[in-house]
Amino acid sequence: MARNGNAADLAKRVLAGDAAAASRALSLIIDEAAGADALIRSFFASSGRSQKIGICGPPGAGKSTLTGRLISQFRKAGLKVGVLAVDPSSPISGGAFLGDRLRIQEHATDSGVFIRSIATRGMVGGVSHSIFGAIHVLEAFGCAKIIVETVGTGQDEVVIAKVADTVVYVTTPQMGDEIQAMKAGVMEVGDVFVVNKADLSGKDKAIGDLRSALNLGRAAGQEAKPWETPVTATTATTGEGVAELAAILDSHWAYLAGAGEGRRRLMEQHREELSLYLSRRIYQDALQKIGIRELEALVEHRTDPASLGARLLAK
Ligand SMILES: Nc1nc2c(ncn2[C@@H]2O[C@H](COP(=O)(O)OP(=O)(O)OP(=O)(O)O)[C@@H](O)[C@H]2O)c(=O)[nH]1
Ligand SMILES: [Mg+2]
Repeated sequence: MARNGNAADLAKRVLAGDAAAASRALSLIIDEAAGADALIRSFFASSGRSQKIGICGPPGAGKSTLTGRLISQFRKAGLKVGVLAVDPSSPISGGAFLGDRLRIQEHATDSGVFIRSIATRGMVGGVSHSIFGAIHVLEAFGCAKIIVETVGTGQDEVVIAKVADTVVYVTTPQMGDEIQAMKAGVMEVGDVFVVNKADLSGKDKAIGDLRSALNLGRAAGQEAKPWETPVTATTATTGEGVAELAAILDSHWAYLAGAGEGRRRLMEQHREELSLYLSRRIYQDALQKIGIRELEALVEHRTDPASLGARLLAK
């Protein structure tokens, strides 16, 4: 798609709730195709109005199954839902493995649900740079809730906290030791902790361990925090506890709106998006300046990468 006219037409259709247009816009933005910037310009006015819910936690904890149940819950409330499943890239195709997509396939025919896998394309920490653009499409498309599921790598919690308004950390009773060893970082960024697979033994201990770990995080005598991090239990395979979880997510959204914390987080998200955009642009521009002449100068030691790099950036 070359001409901006088409980008404007496409943007208008997305804003009017056209799912095919939203799918096309997402592909253009994820592939950084011509017109992608024009689309983001058209959609940005809608940013900040949808609750972005980041779902993270170790592999196999039940994140995708839980996402499927949460979608049903939000649909019951008449809300339009967007889901971005951040999947590791296949080293071969560079595309997503789509594993997670399969788990939420049951919603594929529901026009009020928009599901898309995004490959990480080598981005560290499970989140790709196009995630922000993808979120803007879903905001403009009218999704009240946007669920971002990450790939369950050890470090995605901290990154997802830069993208999401509400971070949900999913663990299971089987991950008792892991709860003990849970990094301070996780305890800080998690807004809601879920012990999923509550049908398995050890649920109460896991909840207790998490609560004491959270309390440990709070220094003795320290004031109660404006948002007391809840620990809740679910059985995603049956849907048990999911209505309670959805209610907790709604109350966190209300808290963010009321406390001004929402605005602070939005600023952090915009800072992250801008810095990703800038580093990508500078990187792409710089790459275009590296030609044979530059490489020969390096091979013949007539310059060095640091001096040449600085010169190319300054150019
Ligand atoms: N017993 C039990 N099994 C569950 C529950 N929730 C999910 N599972 C099962 O756990 C396995 C993993 O579930 P997923 O939803 O794919 O887990 P995930 O966290 O998305 O996994 P990754 O995306 O690979 O990180 C599947 O076989 C599910 O059926 C639950 O509440 N109880
Ligand atoms: Mg999954």
